[in-house]
Amino acid sequence: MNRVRPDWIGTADRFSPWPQARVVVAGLGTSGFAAADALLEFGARVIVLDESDHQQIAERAQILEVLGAEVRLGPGATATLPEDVDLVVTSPGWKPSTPLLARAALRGVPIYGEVELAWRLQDPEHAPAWLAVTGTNGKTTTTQMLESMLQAAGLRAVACGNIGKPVMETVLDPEPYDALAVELSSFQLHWSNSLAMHSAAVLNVEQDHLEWYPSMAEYAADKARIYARVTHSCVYNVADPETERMVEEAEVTEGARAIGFTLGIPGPSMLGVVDDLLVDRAFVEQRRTSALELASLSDVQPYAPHNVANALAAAALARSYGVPAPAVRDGLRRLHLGGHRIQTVAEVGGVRYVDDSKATNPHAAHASLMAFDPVVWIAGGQAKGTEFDDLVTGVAGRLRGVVLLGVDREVIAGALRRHAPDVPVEVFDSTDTGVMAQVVAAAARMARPGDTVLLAPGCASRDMWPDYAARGDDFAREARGLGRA
Ligand code: UMA
Repeated sequence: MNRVRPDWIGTADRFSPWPQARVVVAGLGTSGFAAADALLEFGARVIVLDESDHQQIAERAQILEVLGAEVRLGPGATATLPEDVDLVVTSPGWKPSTPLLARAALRGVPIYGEVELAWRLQDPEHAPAWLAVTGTNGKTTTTQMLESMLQAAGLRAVACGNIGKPVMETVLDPEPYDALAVELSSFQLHWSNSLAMHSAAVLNVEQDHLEWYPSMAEYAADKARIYARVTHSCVYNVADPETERMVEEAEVTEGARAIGFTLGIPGPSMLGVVDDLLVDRAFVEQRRTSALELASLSDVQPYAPHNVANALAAAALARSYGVPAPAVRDGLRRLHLGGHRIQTVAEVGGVRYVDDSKATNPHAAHASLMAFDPVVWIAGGQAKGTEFDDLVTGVAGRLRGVVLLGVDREVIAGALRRHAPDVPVEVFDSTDTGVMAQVVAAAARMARPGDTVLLAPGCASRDMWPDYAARGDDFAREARGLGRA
């Protein structure tokens, strides 16, 4: 006979009788490990499943087994949902159609993501303010800027979530945080249902992850979930009306405000730019008549219009939590962004070589290309179901030439044939990472002094490299090598 599922499981929190619960953790990546570890700490019976059994996963499994978990790894390990499961905690990347999750849904078993579980397990007496960021592009940069601003204000704050540090680790830290800068992916939002952010921002919504979602509408709907139950500020992008519409339609906590950010002159309840200053007309008493200076454009590094927009979004979230204006400026100044984001890696023969390997979708590549003219563009990789027609139409006039590589190179080549037939294009068919040497050499041949050679692939890297950083490193090495040739 099947056990009866505990009636508290749908509303579980840290005070629930976890030792009664049998929980399946789907996936033993970063988030699965953090979730399983926490559940074991709360006394739950935990079964962890992962299709992979490579070294890092096996090492994590060993630790969890010592702590009392049952772990099943390798091909077939996730094929069946164990009997008598009360709750599934899934890794964000698992699609709802994955047989295990589909079966859980059919059986009425609740499915949480690790972020949802972290929200529920945090100690209400010491819960930090969650300041959350989502959007197709700029999430990681904005989250880092926000963390830096909060820390500059003297707060105990940390960046977590999709950025790489599981939220679970931060909420269970013995020393409580004041505030969290939480980067949330659409997947993490999909697997959440009770988050109530202090403040939240959707930076933009563009085509991405169409390998996961049946349509753009469903992808956007998951992004919009970040605004549900917000208690203070819903931050939207004035230049992206879709984000404002999401705020209008959100079921927020009474009293929550809509705050816009714009690269233009801000209206009341907005942050924006006046001359060369970032200014606040939202969190100042006299917002009808005046604005407060936050920082100079030169405080935003690397300088590019989309990065100013990121800084304004981060500032809006920080200001909603009461961060004083000087800490916004100091936070921006102190920030040392990670590499591979519009990073100049070499100057050879009057040509600048710029690594924006982090541009993994067409929208990000477009933002990057708009900062350079004339430009030799290096692109290609995994296109994830996206299209390049709009991008190519928008940038055709600034392209000196294009070098393509990676599994979906033909997707971009097709867009170039349709919309920029006169631009020279060289295509490399090899999927060996060593091809980067030929790619960079081909780009160097196309470039003239004063041009920029830009790696902004518009695609994910995993068809050829372990991650975007490795792709960017190879590009930088080959570009520097040109100078020594
Ligand atoms: N797996 C299966 N069966 C499946 C699918 C996956 O067994 O059908 C297993 C995989 O073998 C893997 C595990 O499930 O071991 C899931 O690992 P993962 O790498 O997908 O996820 P995590 O390591 O838990 O990392 C996740 C986020 N990954 C994804 O959303 C894909 C990380 O974001 C995030 O930093 C981390 O949680 C902590 O919150 C990465 C990412 O690429 C950086 N995010 C996407 C993006 O930014 O575009 C959304």
